[in-house]
Amino acid sequence: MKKLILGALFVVATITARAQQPNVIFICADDLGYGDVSSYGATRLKTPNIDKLAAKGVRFTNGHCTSATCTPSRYAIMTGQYPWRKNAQILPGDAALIIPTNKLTLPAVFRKAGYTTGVVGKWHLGLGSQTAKNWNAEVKPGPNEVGFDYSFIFPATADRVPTVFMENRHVLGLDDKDPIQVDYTKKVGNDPTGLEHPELLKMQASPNHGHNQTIVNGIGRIGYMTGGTKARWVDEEVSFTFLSKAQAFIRSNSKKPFFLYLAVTEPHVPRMPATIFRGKSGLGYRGDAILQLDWTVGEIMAQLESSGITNNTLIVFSSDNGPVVDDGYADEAVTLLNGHTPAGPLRGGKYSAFEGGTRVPFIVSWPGGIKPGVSDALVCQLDFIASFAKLLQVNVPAGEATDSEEQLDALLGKSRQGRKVLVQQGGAMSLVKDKWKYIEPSPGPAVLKLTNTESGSLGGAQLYNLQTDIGEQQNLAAKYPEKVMELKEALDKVRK
Ligand code: NG6
Ligand code: CA
Repeated sequence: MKKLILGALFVVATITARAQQPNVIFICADDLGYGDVSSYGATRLKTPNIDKLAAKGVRFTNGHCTSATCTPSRYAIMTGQYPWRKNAQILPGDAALIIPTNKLTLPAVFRKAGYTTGVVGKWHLGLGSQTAKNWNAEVKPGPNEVGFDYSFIFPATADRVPTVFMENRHVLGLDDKDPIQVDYTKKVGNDPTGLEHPELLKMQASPNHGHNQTIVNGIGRIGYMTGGTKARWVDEEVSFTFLSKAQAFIRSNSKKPFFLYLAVTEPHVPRMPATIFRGKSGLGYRGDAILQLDWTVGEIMAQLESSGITNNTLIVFSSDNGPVVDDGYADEAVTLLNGHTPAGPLRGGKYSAFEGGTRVPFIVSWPGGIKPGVSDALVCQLDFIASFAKLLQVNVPAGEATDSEEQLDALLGKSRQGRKVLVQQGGAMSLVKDKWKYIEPSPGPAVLKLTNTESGSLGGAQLYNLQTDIGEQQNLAAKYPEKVMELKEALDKVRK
């Protein structure tokens, strides 16, 4: 009898422990704007699957990445540290790994709790210990050295060489007779470049952007590459490839807790959606890529359903930075915008210190664990490490993930009180506190010519009341100098 009771207690305890161990999937879009999703107000295109996720979860209206570009934001997600502390910048495709291998990372938190961890998609945090590396052998350190049990990635961005997939430290489809070589300083090999042979391009580069080096799949890239002919991806298949690898990871781990970081590449350039999505949005390939992304989200949800783990899977859906329309290719994103506003009511976008740079779609869904709703709590991807550590009862050692705040209740929609203070990084730095946003003086141009983005840079201080002026139209710095001083001091404090 005693044994039976103990046994029953054990089962109950395991179930309770298990209930607090949801599978976690972080779907991170690339350059998706606050206004690109219909549940965030988009009317010119519909994202029914992301909307479904929002309806089942908490939809944050004040959710942020740390930075208005990719590498910095992802560095923050992985390390729980503001990326500007280490001056993390957009990396070339041959950069060395910038995540320390001896520090706590987001996947390592899950691993400590006994999870199986995987990353599928865009990496863009560097690989190997140096720039000059041999792509034809084992490449490490990389995702597998910073906490992921499984990785299926491409190294940098869709517009950077090497345009290859890598699975657990190895390029897929290597051929001894056709070794891969990559260089970002000079041309290697004889592959045609977009600059020399624009007639070979199926999509022209925008003038002056520099996406005119090695041509792969009819698209000029940033960087030079030779060899690896069979290893090169076909852009139209990239999304399906990531999806099928993500689904396989979910299927094979559905009986025990897992963490999956699914870093999809839409709608980053070059936008080259699969045939079935082309022309569907009426907004050109950028809109079509968003439909493809939305479909992918739906397929992931369908996979959870068929694996019987919908209720016990927490999905975070967000973006690594705000939107950009022309980011280097003449893909008609500008001419076919058709009244669509990628940043919604926000000013600026990718690269910008205005809210459009870092306020992004941010949804947390967990059917078995949280009540659906909308929250205006200030939340940030930087806080995933401390918050998931709390959920999983994992200890964050002193000196690790030092900028990551435990915001579990806010992230689960249980509290409307999120961060009190958040530093945001565009070209200029800003600090948000309560309803106020301060952008520090910065010498950069007001408008970034290449992308036609309002940068948020200004010679003097800017102060906005985000509660009444979410579009940051009225600079109140002159009117409230003591507020400016208070926020400037708060920024200096976080900085040191
Ligand atoms: C920029 C590229 C842009 C894009 C971006 C990275 C130019 C002129 N522009 O430098 O096309 O690749 O880097 O995007 O080269 S991110 O989302 O990964 O940060
Ligand atoms: Ca990005």
